[in-house]
Amino acid sequence: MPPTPPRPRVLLTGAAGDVGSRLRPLLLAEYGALRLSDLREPAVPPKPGETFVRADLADPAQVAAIVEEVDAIVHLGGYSVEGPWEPILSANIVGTQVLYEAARRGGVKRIVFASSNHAVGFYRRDRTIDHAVPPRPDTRYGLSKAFGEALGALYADKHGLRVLNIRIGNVADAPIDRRRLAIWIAPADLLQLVRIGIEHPDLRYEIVYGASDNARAWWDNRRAREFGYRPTARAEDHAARVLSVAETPDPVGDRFQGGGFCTQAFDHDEPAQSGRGNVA
Ligand code: 15L
Repeated sequence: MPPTPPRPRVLLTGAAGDVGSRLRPLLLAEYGALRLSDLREPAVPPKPGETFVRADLADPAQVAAIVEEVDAIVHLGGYSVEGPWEPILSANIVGTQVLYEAARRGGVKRIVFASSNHAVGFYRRDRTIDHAVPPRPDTRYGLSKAFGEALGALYADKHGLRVLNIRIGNVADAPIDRRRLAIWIAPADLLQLVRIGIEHPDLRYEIVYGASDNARAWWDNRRAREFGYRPTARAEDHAARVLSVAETPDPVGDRFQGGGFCTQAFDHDEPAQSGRGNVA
């Protein structure tokens, strides 16, 4: 029998956050060991096989230490909602650049970047968009995610890192409202995508959407399918419950994929839609 290849050594940043806490046990079960990092201690202490190292992503020395002897990084760390410029600049823009640079210097081969649907939140809901559309960020947060995707392209093209950007919808056990019927992703489906980022031999640089098999999706996720993604959860199984709950109309957010993120500070009639990219 041929020897089994060694399992990749994986670093999970943002391990104490909501998505990190959901992904953590799944990654540990998959790879047998996991290095965790965050600014704060995770609520669940490290299990056998896990180690936790506290790190501020904007500090190059701390980040160099966490990427040491790692094959792949699942980068969830940073600011995960809209906020003031300062923390977004420091955690998501400077922090992601520091991480990529540490990864390059440290010989890390792969990065799975938790991008967000908010990098393209200003596409209208009546348009189906794919992985090739230009960013239409709906917030400073979404803009920082678009930056992270572009940064990944630079490190992939110039330095050969293998990068998967997952434009995550909403990670939860079930869709929590009408908008999430289109963008929900179950943790097990997110794990599938993350594994493609960590393991797929043909991956160089890709953008995919982090969504389950949702009948109401406004994303064409064929690129993920081409890499073998076969989501098993279906938002439609939860539709009757979600639709039975009355929702307050949001005249701005209801038009756009990013929902309420688009509404924040929105102060004119309607942004133009460029029609560039593969917009069906
Ligand atoms: C995100 O990017 C956020 O991190 C998450 O908290 C949700 O708000 C999600 O988007 C969403 O759009 O539902």
